[in-house]
Amino acid sequence: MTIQDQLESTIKALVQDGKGILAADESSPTIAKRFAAINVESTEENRRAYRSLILSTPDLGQYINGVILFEETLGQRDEQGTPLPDVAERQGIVPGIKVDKGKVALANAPGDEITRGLDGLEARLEGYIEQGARFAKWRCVYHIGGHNPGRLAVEANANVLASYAAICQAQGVVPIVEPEVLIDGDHTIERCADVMEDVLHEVFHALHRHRVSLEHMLLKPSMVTPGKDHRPQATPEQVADYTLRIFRRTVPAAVPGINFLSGGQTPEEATRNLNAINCLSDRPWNLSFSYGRALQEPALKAWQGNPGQVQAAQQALFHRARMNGLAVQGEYGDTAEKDASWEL
Ligand code: 5MM
Repeated sequence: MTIQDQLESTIKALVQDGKGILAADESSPTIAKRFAAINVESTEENRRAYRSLILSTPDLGQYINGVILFEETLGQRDEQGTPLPDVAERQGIVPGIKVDKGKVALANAPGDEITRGLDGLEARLEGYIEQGARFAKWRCVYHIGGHNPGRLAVEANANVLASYAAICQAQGVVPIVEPEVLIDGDHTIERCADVMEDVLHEVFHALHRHRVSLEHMLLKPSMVTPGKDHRPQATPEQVADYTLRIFRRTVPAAVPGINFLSGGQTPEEATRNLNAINCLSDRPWNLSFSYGRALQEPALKAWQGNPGQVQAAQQALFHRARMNGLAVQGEYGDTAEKDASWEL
């Protein structure tokens, strides 16, 4: 297969109506935090057992078409000795890999951060491809508050996102470009909309400069919402209106899919907002999800590190995947949320 064929077949697999991407790429400090909340120690074995549970959830492939993994997970195996990326593939779920190396303070830009990891990325990608990864993800974050994010942060992060995306495509790996405007703070939804518009304009300018093929990438942004401490919070219809207004202004129709992150929204809130977005007209892209917390939180709570609770955890994950699959089609509601007839 040529590089072009590889990119096309991966995009086709990742953009399917009624399906979305599971973000299970928590780095070591983040998964330790998630486990601490359920009193589970973050050992390599516990991480393996948990991620094996997730990927072997029966029929998960009905609603999930891709999974973003952390480097460690790519090399782990399930109880039968099958590599975890193969466990995903068997369910029709494309394995992907987080390739950024986390964020650090951006020099001379107080309060802003930049994501690192470009050095040696070409060589790392070769290894990840051998282990089964077909797409990649890189996250940049933008803080809202005072003068943040400043111009330097908006430009510098756009450049790293575009460099990363170009490097991935050169190796046949579909890049997911993730600019996350953080929900922390008490800012208004209008302020979030202004920042998101600046950020997306800059990201797409940079992608153009770096000659990234828009047809062979996915965007993973936050939704346009007020800060989590702002009162009142927005209705799903307001979130949908603001989000689509900004995205229509900034995201070319050539991008095949936008997979939102949940960014600290509760699981049901993230589903309701996605549903409202998909109830609006004039959507030139497939609008789906790439949730981490909003898909996994109920599963983690059900599991508690207890092998006897594996099925309950899988049930909880399957339920959220199914609800979000409905939201992608604008068909989610209270009746579906309470319907237990599909139990595993
Ligand atoms: C799953 O969390 C991902 C990794 O985060 P760290 O590198 O900080 O450990 C994160 O990039 C995630 O993919 C996105 O933030 C979306 O997840 P949420 O939970 O916001 O939907």
